[in-house]
Amino acid sequence: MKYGYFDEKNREYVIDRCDVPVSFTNYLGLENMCTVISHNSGGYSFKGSPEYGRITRFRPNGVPLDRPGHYVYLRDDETGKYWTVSWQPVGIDLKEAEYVCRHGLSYSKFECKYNGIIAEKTLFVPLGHDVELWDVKVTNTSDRKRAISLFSYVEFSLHQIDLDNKDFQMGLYASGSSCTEGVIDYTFFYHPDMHHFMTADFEPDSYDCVRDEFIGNYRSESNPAAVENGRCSNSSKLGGNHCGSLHKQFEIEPGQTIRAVLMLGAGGAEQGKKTRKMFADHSVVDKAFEQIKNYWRSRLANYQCITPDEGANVMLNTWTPYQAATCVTWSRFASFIEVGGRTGLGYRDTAQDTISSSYLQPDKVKQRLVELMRAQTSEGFGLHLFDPAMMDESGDAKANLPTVLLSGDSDQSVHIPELKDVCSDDALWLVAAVCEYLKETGDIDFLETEVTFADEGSATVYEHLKKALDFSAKHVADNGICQGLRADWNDCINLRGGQSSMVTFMHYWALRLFNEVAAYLNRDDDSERYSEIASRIKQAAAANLWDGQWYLRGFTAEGRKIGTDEDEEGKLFLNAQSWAVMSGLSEHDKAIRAMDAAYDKLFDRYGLHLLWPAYSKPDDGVGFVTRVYKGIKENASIFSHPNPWAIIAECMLGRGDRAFEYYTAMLPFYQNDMMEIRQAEPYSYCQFVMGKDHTDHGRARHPWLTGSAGWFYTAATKWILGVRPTFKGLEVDPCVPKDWDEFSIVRKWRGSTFNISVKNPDHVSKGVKSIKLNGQEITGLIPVQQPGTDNDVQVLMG
Ligand code: IFM
Repeated sequence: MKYGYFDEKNREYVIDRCDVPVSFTNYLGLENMCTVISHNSGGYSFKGSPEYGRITRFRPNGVPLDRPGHYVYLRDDETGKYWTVSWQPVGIDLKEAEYVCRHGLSYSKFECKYNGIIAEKTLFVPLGHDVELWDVKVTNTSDRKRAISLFSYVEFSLHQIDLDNKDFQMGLYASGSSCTEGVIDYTFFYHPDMHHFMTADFEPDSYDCVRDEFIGNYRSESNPAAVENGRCSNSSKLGGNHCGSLHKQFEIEPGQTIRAVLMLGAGGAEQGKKTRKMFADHSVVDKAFEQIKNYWRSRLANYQCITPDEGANVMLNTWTPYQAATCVTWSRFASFIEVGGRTGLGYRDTAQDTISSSYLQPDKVKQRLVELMRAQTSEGFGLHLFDPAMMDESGDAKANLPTVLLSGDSDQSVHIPELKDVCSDDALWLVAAVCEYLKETGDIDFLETEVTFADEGSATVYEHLKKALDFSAKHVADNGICQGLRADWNDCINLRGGQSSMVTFMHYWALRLFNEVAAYLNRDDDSERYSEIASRIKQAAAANLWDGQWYLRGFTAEGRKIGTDEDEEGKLFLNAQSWAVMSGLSEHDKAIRAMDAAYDKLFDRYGLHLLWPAYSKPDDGVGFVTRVYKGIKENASIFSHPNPWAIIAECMLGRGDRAFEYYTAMLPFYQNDMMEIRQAEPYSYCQFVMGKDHTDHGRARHPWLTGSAGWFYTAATKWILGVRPTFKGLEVDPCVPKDWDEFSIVRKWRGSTFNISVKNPDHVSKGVKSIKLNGQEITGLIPVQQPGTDNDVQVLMG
């Protein structure tokens, strides 16, 4: 069963059955303003922070789905019939109307055919502006002149999610609205500088700023009184719940199309007037839309591939990098799952997000890396969750923090946790993130940039990386294995005084990456020191972590093994196997046995389970994972994010068929026609898929903001297709299914273009026989080329 299809030419996912059981969402906005919008135009906007920069209101996890939203109502003023340009909220019988939603890259388009009228609404946030444009076109396809009334509708929010959801005793009386010269201005007494506006390129016939006037008593967005009456009541007031509704009646001749542009923005009436003037010129709207298209066209052109696999092509050329870049920009706390309850960046999540994205948005990645270092303590660990605005020395970002909360003063000081509350993995991701950025961009001077620590002092980027490595080296148990502390990558493995094999492997991995930097810079003293630490870890791992058939996940504080065949539950953990291999630590024969165990015991048609068998009895020595229902999230679901680590491990072992089997098992593209099982949007990776121990096995949950997109992208582009930037050149080392004859990649790197064509006449998975660069045979890395050049690369596998 399916609800839509991929329109490759336009890079859109087209939902042509709008009665989807869950929300299919998209992200609008690439800079400050963001809207999360569903296929039915439900959703919300914020500026800067989803927690305290709210613009429009959303009632999360509600019934009916996705309300309220950013709606356009149409009304036939002859008959009084009304509908919305998105299927919901009016929800016309789908036998009588045709509805389509096209989610594109940073825009969403809603189309409907009903009652002799074709209407279209495109929502996007233009670059350089904190405004969402609603470009509406209405065509009369009947043979008579029509009088059609158009109404916009958004419900404004009380700015801060806490006020908006729980503390109404003052908030409701501190919000006010007015409408002058066609601009609705919504503000909040406690934030006199914070206004939002709704305006349009037309002079409204009527308006409503008061929600309950527009909707009417005992009604909803499905049947608002104003629309039913054909007119708003020109309401506004100080205090109450507010909305942005502008109404205009259009007379439309047969065959004629009218166009109206509505604008929802951050800023007061003056800003609204300026914006109105600017976008009343429709050529400016068209140009702004084209800029969004070009933004993605040019960025995605940095990496395009043609492989024998259609799903891989569609996802790698468009949707996976789009999702990964969205994570870098909006992090984790703005979706329909995380609805603004938290603000800022997760340390490990953001660091990992950057790893896949430097080729697409190097400036944004560099900004994030600096923010991560500012949130690193001088001890070396990272603050697990932080708001970059708190550490911004310039004070600009700090100025946007809420200064007065109704419930008291906001505490804006940086809180440094005790060791037991530190996540043992956080800062190690920073090492990889910086290394990948350097390899992609060649911006080696970045290492000398001085960045402050979260608590005191400052150091160069290079020294920040050493601090992260030193922290992990210091916090090891007597057996040489890293302590787990509050959690490692797995939030639900809470070992406190116990030890984590995953962090131990990660530490080894980060040391290897750092040593490449040290070697490149000829820092022999550091190379020696950190190589020595790495070999100590290797010995400790060999002595303590191999359990006879696979690697252990760690030890509890009482010294019990975790992830051993001796246990009834939680015998085998995926990350312990993949990280032993991916880090480069495992000996070959153990690597093969560990990864084979993962294949045999953890894999099914939807991917690899995180562990097996699921826990059914609470065990606080292991952590919260044992208190989650079986097959859900960290307790033996098919957690998406770790699957690509297994792909990378398999590629390192040269097993291209298996790596690709893992890749396609989780590829959302291939689940488009099994929506009765998957449910979630098939253009986005989800955080997890329900595991085999759950009745909803196969159901995907928590789309968009997950590290899965970035890691799947890395696994596919750098390990399966095998083109990896290094400090000195491009490495080409594919690991593909044996039946692939050939594939090609266009890769822009350090200013020049590489047109890489790979042939596989011997049908091997791995092995490069020869490389020709612009007709000349070369060995080893493809050297950096003159910026602006186009280079032909012919690779022969065998
Ligand atoms: O690694 C974490 C991530 O930081 C947040 N979501 C869940 C993952 C696994 O616990």
